[in-house]
Amino acid sequence: MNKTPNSLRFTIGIFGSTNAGKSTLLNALVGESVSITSSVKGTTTDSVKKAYELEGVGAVLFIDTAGLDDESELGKERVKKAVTEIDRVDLAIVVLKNEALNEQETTLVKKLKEKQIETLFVINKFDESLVNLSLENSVSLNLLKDSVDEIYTHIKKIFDKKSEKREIFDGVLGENELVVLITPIDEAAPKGRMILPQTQALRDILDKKSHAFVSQNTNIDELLANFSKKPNLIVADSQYIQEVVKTSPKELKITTFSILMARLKGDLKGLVDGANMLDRLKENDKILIAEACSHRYVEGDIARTKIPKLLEKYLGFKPNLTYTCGKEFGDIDEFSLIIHCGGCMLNRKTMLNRQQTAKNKNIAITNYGVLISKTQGVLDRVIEIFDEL
Ligand SMILES: Nc1nc2c(ncn2[C@@H]2O[C@H](COP(=O)(O)OP(=O)(O)OP(=O)(O)O)[C@@H](O)[C@H]2O)c(=O)[nH]1
Ligand SMILES: [Mg+2]
Repeated sequence: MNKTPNSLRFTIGIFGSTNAGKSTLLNALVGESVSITSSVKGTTTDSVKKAYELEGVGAVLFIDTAGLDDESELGKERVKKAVTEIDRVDLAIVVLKNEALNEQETTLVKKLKEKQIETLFVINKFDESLVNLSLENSVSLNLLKDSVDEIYTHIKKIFDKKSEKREIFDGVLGENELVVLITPIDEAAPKGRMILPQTQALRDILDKKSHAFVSQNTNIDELLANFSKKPNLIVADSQYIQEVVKTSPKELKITTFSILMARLKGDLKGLVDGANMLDRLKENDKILIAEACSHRYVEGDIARTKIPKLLEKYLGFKPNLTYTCGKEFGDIDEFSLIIHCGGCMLNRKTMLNRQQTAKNKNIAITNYGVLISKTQGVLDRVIEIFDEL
């Protein structure tokens, strides 16, 4: 069960001042000692993550963060990291001591409100507490003595309220329909298994009580000979979409795994608008390629080899590319376009936040999958199936 990738888990961040009892809370919630606790301020440095299976909610990811009032030189860096976690959480638990909020806590609460993040306050009734803090959506308890059942009840309530359960074929696939999946196995394919979008697609087709036909053959004309009725939808790997479109009758519905994932992960309309910006891009405009995970450069790498080639061919000039990877974009003001990775390791919340950050600065943003279809001249064809666009 713990195989569920973190990007698909309901993510719960634990925030607050040093010594508030954040790590004590994480340990109590999961019933084991996963985060070190001590009376020394600043015990938690890097975020501590714990994947957990919660009855009624499913796969969750807890993130215990560093205290927000750590003012040492290193502490400031830790605080910065803790604050960036805010963008990926579905629920923030703010641990407070039973006393008036300090400056950092007040700023945190303001930020959570601005970002419209569901927040639960845990008021840790330290034995020595003085004031009676009363806050909406809060649980008061002594973390060292009391059960955390009430906190779990709140988590479940918030989960039920906000979880819009989204699946890959929502809105495009009904019951008893036939989907053809075109997934050529090339050198980049992992040994002995399918990649996540393919597995997710197969699972959702079964959940929707429909049927899948999986093939490596990109010649759809040839494939159609296998069926007595036309497939309702064809989903192809982005890299082969041009061939698939070319060999398909016009009336067939076609899309790519990447387009479906872009819609599941983020705002597809925004990403399509971002890709269409290519038609207005000028030679000296700067493009940022943003990858969520750091990895070693490999020959034929999508970001450093395939995308630059596709761009140059489409634009007719060498694109002015800059690369970044990791949790933050850094300074994006100088760019006209951001091309983001597929975000397989990011959750929807993070992707939407990144799109919003770019939008606020009037910078176009798209992702690899949408860009590939755009540069291959098939973008309009592969998004036709979505009524919302
Ligand atoms: N007396 C009392 N002590 C508590 C309570 N909850 C936590 N503590 C203690 O307070 C200290 C700090 O708790 P932690 O859980 O490490 O605090 P934290 O918020 O993770 O702190 P940092 O990692 O430094 O940011 C530990 O020694 C805990 O045992 C409580 O309800 N009462
Ligand atoms: Mg801690």
